[in-house]
Amino acid sequence: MKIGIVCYPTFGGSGVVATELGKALAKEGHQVHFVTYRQPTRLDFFSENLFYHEVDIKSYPLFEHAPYELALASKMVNVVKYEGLDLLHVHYAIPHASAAYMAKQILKSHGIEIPVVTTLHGTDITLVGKDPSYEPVVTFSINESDGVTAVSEDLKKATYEHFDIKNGIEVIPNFIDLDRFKKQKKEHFKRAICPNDEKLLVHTSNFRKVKRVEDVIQVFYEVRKVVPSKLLLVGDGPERDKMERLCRELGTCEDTRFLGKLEAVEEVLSVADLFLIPSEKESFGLAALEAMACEVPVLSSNAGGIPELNIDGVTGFACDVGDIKGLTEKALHILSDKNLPGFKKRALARAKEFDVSNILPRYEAFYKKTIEKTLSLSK
Ligand code: GMT
Repeated sequence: MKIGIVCYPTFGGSGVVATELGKALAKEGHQVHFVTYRQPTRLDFFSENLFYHEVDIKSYPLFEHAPYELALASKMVNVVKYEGLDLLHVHYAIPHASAAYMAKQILKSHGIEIPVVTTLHGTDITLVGKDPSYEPVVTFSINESDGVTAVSEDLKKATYEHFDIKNGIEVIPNFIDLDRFKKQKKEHFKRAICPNDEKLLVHTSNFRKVKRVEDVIQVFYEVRKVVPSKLLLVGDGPERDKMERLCRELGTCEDTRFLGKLEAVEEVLSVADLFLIPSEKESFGLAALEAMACEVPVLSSNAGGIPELNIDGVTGFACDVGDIKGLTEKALHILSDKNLPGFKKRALARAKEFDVSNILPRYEAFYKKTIEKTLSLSK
């Protein structure tokens, strides 16, 4: 198949999933064309089946905001037409699904029928998408997609709750390439951070409000009173300054490190004892899956789709949003020498269920079904 993938090229989860999906499809022999405004973060190597088409955003003194969606739709039209694509797969509804709709209509006027699959990732539904300033366009473009997938059952449910959707939505969960995470433990790294064999707690995110990084710091503050431990915070974003301030106020700075953005997150995760993801909303929690793939138990909130991944009491615990007391108790339970090995083992076993080899065939089957349906309807 020749597949066009449209995504955000940044560190965000949807961009990572889209890039890893494209790479896995290319390995299977499909030709994959990425269409986005910058080279995706994890696509900096040569493969005979991978192509990258940069969206050219022209600015003009009249535009306060250059019309990205138009440039994207134009690029999609050209790539579909000149590369002979079989399907367009857009990740994150805003603005990719509506740009795909526009491209589809233009291509129709050229006598080309292109099936469009939209994958809903999370905040495109639960936060940004349902805002009245976007909702009509999001509803329309989801309904006009030829196939729609969501990354969890909870996100599927939220989509039907927030929007008037006539389409069926297929749940295809996020995945991981376990081989990438099977790296050797960097023991020297662990010794440098935890010289006295302290327990290592890790959080990775884009430091937005929805991630509730303050809960991570509060839980660490409580845990550290009982168990000698260190905290690594990976990532960057709007809340970081505030979080650094909170550490200073609580006096936890000497045991906390803010690492900023990090590409090889598996190197940190491979030496962690506990991963924290206390988000207010989280459709799936790819960061938690990455931790589990490194044999790290997960302490999460029970928001959104996280409990579909992190099984309460088995691979970690899932507490109510903002329940610092509960999170602290569960953290101490997991970190005890008696319990930790079991949680680690079960976290890895669960991650294996989400290996790319299990999930990729589901996308391939969905593409096939969508192409057949679209082409038969257009006859
Ligand atoms: O909203 C974000 O944090 C970014 C967003 C994205 O599109 O990059 O992440 C969402 O998609 C990820 C990949 O499917 C999921 O693992 C995240 O749970 C989801 N984030 C939220 O729902 C908050």
